[in-house]
Amino acid sequence: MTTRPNLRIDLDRLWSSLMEMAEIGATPAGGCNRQALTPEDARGRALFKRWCEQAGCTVTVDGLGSMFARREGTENLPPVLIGSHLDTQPTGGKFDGVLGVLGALEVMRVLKESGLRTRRPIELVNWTNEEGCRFAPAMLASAVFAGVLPPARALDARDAQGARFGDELAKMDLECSAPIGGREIAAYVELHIEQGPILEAEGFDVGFVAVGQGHRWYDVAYRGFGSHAGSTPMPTRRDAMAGAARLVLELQAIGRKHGPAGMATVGEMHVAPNSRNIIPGEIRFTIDIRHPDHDMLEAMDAEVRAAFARCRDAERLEGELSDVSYNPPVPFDADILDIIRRQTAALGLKGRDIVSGAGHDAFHLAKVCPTAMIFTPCKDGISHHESEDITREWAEAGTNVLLRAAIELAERV
Ligand code: HGY
Ligand code: MN
Ligand code: MN
Repeated sequence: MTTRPNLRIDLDRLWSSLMEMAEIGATPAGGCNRQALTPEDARGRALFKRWCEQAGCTVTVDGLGSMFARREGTENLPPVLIGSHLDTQPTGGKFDGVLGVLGALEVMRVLKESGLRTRRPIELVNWTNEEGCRFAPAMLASAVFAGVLPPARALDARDAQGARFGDELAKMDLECSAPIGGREIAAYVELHIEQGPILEAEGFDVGFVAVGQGHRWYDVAYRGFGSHAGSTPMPTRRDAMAGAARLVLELQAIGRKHGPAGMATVGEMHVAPNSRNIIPGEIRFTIDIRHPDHDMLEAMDAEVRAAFARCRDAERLEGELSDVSYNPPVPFDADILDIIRRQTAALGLKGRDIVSGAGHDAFHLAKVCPTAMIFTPCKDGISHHESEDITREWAEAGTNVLLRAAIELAERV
């Protein structure tokens, strides 16, 4: 049990930091556009670094820009790691990832104020490029940290304009000198908003994330022949858009067939030459499928591949389906989940086990150390949208659970 049962976070201070961070990359509709390795990301990192140093932490940055703020323990043992990500979607919200990073910062602030020195060091991490919207795949820096992908897979990733991850990282005023992973971590706990409707709908304060659902990302390219929209007879056309339209509807059917847990999404699409009076000669788009059950995800994968070929042939196209990433379903650490459940109860809060629909850096950390996640509810389950919102009370509840769980883990040897 924690050695200081009465420790609590300062909600006003946490909320003030959340709102100040939200001003960096703020969008007119009230969201955030602070995509990985952009000037907005750089400004957010600079503010975060300043706050970490004011909280008495030493900040280091690894070879992919992930930032680690360390509070020494009384013993030189592998640290307890807490944190999440500050990068956002282009029309993201104020809290996805950010609550986990600034909630962990609040933990560091409370420890500094209280003078409590835990046995283990505690480190706070801001992972680079969790979202994967600018540089695919998602959770890229944590995947390299966990040894799942080689550094080159990140450094050579390119965004839709062809900008290279490594070159964009070099433009950031970061001293990326720390090694990427390869060190022992005692435990990782990530606080995050649920990004779904369950906790709010059922009246819970906290979610104990027992499983992270699996997901697969693909890139599709279909090629036909671009010609005049007004003089090319319909039967002779090789219309790449028609192939894509067929496949989008088949993917919807696959998602629904494997519902309610199964999900299938086409989120990004590029048409060439993208002229209103030319039949699309080429179309490139993304596929995102998800399921909490490994076998179901495999079945969906097979159905996606068959549908890709069927739609290509129906429109006499050429094309490729490329694998971008595969993350199997992740069971989280039972022992840490018990700590989170117990600390939730000790605070007089209500919690329930839950599956994560979204991907998180914790999915990769679970491959190298005992890992679990704490969810807070979010309004109407909305996320990856500018109206994403949480209540102050939910932020306080989740962050107090993080505080107490981190202390308990850092007191254990
Ligand atoms: O895609 C996801 O689930 C996460 O937001 N990167
Ligand atoms: Mn996130
Ligand atoms: Mn996200």
